[in-house]
Amino acid sequence: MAAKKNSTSTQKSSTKKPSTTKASTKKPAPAKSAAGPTVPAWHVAPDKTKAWKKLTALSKTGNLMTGKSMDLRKAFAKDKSRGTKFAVEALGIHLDYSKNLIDGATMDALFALATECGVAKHMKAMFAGDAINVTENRAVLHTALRAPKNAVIKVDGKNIVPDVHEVLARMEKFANAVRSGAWRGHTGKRIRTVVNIGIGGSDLGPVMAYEALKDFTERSIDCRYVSNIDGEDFYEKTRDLDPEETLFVVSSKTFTTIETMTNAQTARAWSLKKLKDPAAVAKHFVAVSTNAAEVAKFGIDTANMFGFWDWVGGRYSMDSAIGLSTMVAVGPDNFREMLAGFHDMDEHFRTAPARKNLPYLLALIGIWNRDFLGCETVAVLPYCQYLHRLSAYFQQLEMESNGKRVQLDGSPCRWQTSPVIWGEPGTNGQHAFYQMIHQGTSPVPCDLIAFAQPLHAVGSEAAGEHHDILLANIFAQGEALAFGKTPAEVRAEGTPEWLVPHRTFTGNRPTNTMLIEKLSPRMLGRIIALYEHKVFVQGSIWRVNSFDQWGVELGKVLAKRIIPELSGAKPAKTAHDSSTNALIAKYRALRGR
Ligand code: G6Q
Repeated sequence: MAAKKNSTSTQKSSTKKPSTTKASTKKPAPAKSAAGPTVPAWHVAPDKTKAWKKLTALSKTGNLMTGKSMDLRKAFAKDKSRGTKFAVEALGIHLDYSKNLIDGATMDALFALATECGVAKHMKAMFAGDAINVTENRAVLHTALRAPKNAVIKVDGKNIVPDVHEVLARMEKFANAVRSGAWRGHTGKRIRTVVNIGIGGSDLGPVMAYEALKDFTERSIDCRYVSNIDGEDFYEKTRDLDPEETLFVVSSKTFTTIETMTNAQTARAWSLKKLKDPAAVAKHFVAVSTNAAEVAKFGIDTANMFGFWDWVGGRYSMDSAIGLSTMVAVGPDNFREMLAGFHDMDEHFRTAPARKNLPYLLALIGIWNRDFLGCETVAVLPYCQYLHRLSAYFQQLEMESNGKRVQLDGSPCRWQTSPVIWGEPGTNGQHAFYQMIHQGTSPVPCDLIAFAQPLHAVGSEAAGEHHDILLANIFAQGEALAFGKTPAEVRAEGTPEWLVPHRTFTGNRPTNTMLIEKLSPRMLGRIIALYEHKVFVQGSIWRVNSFDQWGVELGKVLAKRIIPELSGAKPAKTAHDSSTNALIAKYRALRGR
């Protein structure tokens, strides 16, 4: 969907079919106009579709919560090819979705739902740079961040691709200088630690990518991430560092976020305590922002600022200049490989038929689980230690994007939207919360993610290869969750009758398994873009704006009112409710204020 068209795009790629849209010079109307945005007629509400009615009927007979007729044991016994029928392979990612409570009829209805809701048209509008973020009247063009140099994507009539590549080239020069030692600190020492200061979208992506690509990093340079306003975060991340060898990357789209600005001011003071000379700031601070005026006000030379644009949402920005610390860590070539991976998935999403399209499949199965089977959470469980921050990253991506209760036109959603996303790497989770996933009262669909090739084949003759044991676990979990263990099977093991219910597993607990060739910068880009587009398809069907975050904006202003009341700068007010008043008074008393 699009509020009003504000741009045109032609993605030129030597090997791929270019996507073209009609040129339009029409400026979008301001989002705050009295009438608000117009939702195109093709962007149909999901519950107004025939497919939704069909899915509702199907869920009555196949619902894990209310019915028993969908049984994965029976489904697999009946159709011997189920495990390969409900699986697709693209870009080195094998997605097996056969262990979901779906059958051919469910899938047909889900694909019909996407068609009736206008997902393909909405996708075209996004790639074309239409202002699909209607509440902020902005284009949504994170896909432009990884577009090849020869692509043409226009915003307000201007091709933005050269700007993207100009920033990438500047990042590259800077990253190479830090990595080679050509960039020195104020006293002439090499930079040994890069500290990214940012929060939310300006933190979660860079940390996740740094951890995911640790094996590709320059190990002589350490990267650290300070995000929390809690001073303990800054203290712990800097306590063993030498300001002469430390470079801060202050990452903030707006450059006004209180956490980041406070941490940045503290970092400045921390540096200058040892370096003394304010001129040192130029060698120890760089900024990533869209707000040059605020960067200059902070005292960072805008020559050391790396820009991005308001058509990049915070949680979609890890492949923009927000990824500067990632680039320093892994080097420009690996960073470009990661961007190429993102672009591979963009092209797959744009061109593959829905039935073979990874983002469509993940999204539609998610909608089935959420809206028709009543599943309230989804666990993302990577069997890969390097991906230990992946679930936290997806938590923001999905919950901030689709955690909305009103439709694009402001009317309430009559259906469920974002589930809770959570998870930890396997096999650690198996020894903790998997108990509930196997035997709890609420079904938790799981995305099980593993790589076929380890980066390091660790093991010994006595213990065997760790990777085989790791993969045996992921396959065994998917199997157990799907098929469970019947009371008869438990009894056959000689279990006393009273213990049988405790040792019985119902099965029919949905999982997707992704078996991926090997972790690499390119593959990481593909995985992240896969989930970005999954979120897009779901948001599109749920008819919400996946690209605003008014709930987060609220948090940015609320605390500001109370700060002076805590510090003692202002007398404690009694203007709050009796609970908040009492808490403020208690805090002041405990701090002796
Ligand atoms: C992301 C959100 C949010 C944002 C942070 C940091 O989509 O908008 O997580 O990234 O609030 O904002 P700044 O980058 O402006 O500091």
